[in-house]
Parts: sequence; C-alpha cells; structure tokens
Amino acid sequence: MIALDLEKLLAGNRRALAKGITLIESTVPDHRQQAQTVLENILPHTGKSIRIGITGIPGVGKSTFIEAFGLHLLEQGKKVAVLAVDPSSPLRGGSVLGDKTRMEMLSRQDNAFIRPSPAGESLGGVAQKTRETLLLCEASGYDVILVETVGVGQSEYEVAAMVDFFLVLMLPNAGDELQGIKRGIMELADTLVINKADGESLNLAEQSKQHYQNAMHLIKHSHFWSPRVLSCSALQNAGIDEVWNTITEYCSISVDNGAFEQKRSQQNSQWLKKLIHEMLELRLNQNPAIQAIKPQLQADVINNKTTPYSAAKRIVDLL
Ligand SMILES: Nc1nc2c(ncn2[C@@H]2O[C@H](COP(=O)(O)OP(=O)(O)OP(=O)(O)O)[C@@H](O)[C@H]2O)c(=O)[nH]1
Ligand SMILES: [Mg+2]
Repeated sequence: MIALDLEKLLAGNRRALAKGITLIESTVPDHRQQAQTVLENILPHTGKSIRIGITGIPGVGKSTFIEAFGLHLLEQGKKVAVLAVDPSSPLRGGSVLGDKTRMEMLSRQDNAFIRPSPAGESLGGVAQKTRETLLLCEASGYDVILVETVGVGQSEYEVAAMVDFFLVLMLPNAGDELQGIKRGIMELADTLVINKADGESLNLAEQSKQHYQNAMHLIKHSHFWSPRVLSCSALQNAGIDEVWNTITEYCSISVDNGAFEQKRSQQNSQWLKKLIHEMLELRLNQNPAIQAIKPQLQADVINNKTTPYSAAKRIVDLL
C-alpha cells in the first residue's frame, strides 16, 4: 500500500498528485487495486477541465508550442497539466520529460504540472494510464489538460479518443502535400495549426494555410464545427492567443448544443468496450484449460477438420 491523502490530492497538493500517479502507473497488483479505489473516490471531482490533444511529426515544435501555450494559459489564470502518450517512450525515455528543457519556463511554474509518458505494457496500454492520470489531474484542480503525442502507430487515435479538442501541428511547407501526416489524422483534427510561421517561412506558412483550408473542406465534419486552419510561431510567441480563442469558442458552442457532454459519454462507453475486450482476451490467455486445447483446435482449423466458428465457440465456452 502507498499512503495517499485524498484530501490533499483534491486540494491540489502536488506530492499527493504525484503519489496518485505512481499508483496508477504501478504494475503491482495491490497498487492497481488501490488506484482503482482512489479513482472511484475522486470521480465526482473530475470532468471540469478542458482536455486538449496535441500531435504533429517530430520537430514540428510540439514542445515549444506547449511551453508557449501553457504559459499563455497560466496568464489567463488557468492551472495546466501536460501529459504524454508516447508508445516509443520506453526507448526514448519519455518524450515530455526528455524535453523538459524545451518547456523550461513552464516546468518551473507552480500552476503547471508536467508528466512524461508512462512506460511499460499494461492493460489498455499507455493510453489507459494517461486517461486515469488525466482524471487525477482534474480532481487536483487543473483547468486545462494537454495530452501530447508524437503520433506513432495508433497513439493519435488513442489521444483523440480521450480529449475534447484535437490539435494537429503542421510545418509551413505548402508544396509538400500532407507532409507524411496520415489522412486519418486530418479527419481527427478540430484545428490545424501551421507552426514556425516566422522569419523566412512567413509567406510559406500563409500559402500552407490556404492549401490546408482547401483540403479541410473535403473532409467530413460535425454539424456545428468546421475545423479551422491557423498559423503561429511558438518560438516567437505569435498567434498563440488565437489558438486558445478558437478552442474556447469550440467549447462554448459545443457545451451549449450538448455535443461536449455527448462526446465525453461516447468516449467513456468506447473506453469501457475496449477494456472489456482486453480483459476477456487476458482471461482467455491465462486460462489453463483453454491453453491446453487451443493448439489442437488451431491445427484442426488449419486442416479444415473444424470451422473457425466451432473452434472459437469451444474456446469461449470454457470461460
Ligand atoms: N523558427 C521556428 N522554430 C521553431 C518553432 N517552434 C519550434 N521550433 C524549433 O524546432 C525545433 C523542434 O522543436 P520541438 O519543440 O522540440 O519539436 P517537437 O515537435 O517537440 O519534437 P519531438 O519532441 O522530437 O517530437 C527546435 O529547434 C525548435 O526551436 C517556431 O515557431 N519557429
Ligand atoms: Mg517534443
């Protein structure tokens, strides 16, 4: 057991929050149990923040942007938490933390909390732990939660599925069509931001903006929101306020028309569904009776001695 003072966590104590996250990230079964109890207790105090996902290719300026954006939010009197979903973090040693130098100012502020991507395998993957950490941060009084991902594999989809607003950062390179950004990502974006719109790239950034504005028209969106295309310079701190204004505008519209709550409910049901699947699969893989008959059934299916349906049914019936 890790001694955790819930009152302190709810009052915004950083050490209590860090302890809570340690519990969530722990692979010790007792800790997992305790973490779930903590989460159930804090649940009534969650949900009040704005959750923003941020993605973009390596070098686009995510860390620099989060530093500038985070500081802007602090100026607005917000408390800001920065989390990361980075599937490659066990190799890279955690993207956000490894980058703390790029968020030097932000990481020194009392009202900012920066947490690197959790490492290691677990049920639901890194995204599961990040979702739970997000809830803890909300209970601890953070008004805005930024969830960063470099977008390897499925991680953009996982992040988009846990946030209210999804931001895709792009480079000012109008010629280079979609810059290796998968089309699916464009469909996830609630707003595209062309970063590095400064110095010699200023014109190029404007061209890119036009290009993407046209491209975004071809993509299907929600009935009340057409994704914007903005430009900014994270380095020179220009255009950052416009990004925030766009997000608050989106939130205000979607809260009013009910889409905000609806999206969160859908995300929760999807999350539930995913966990049920993963838990069932884990049970199947851990069940000795099933493991005993599975190789034979697999061989029978391959040799056309039984159908995949019958084999699957025999396996699942053993649960
Ligand atoms: N000119 C210019 N350079 C920028 C801007 N934002 C970031 N950079 C530079 O671009 C480089 C990459 O920035 P990062 O913030 O580390 O990019 P990142 O997306 O976090 O990169 P990864 O963590 O590797 O995925 C750095 O040298 C930054 O100084 C900007 O607005 N303008
Ligand atoms: Mg970075």
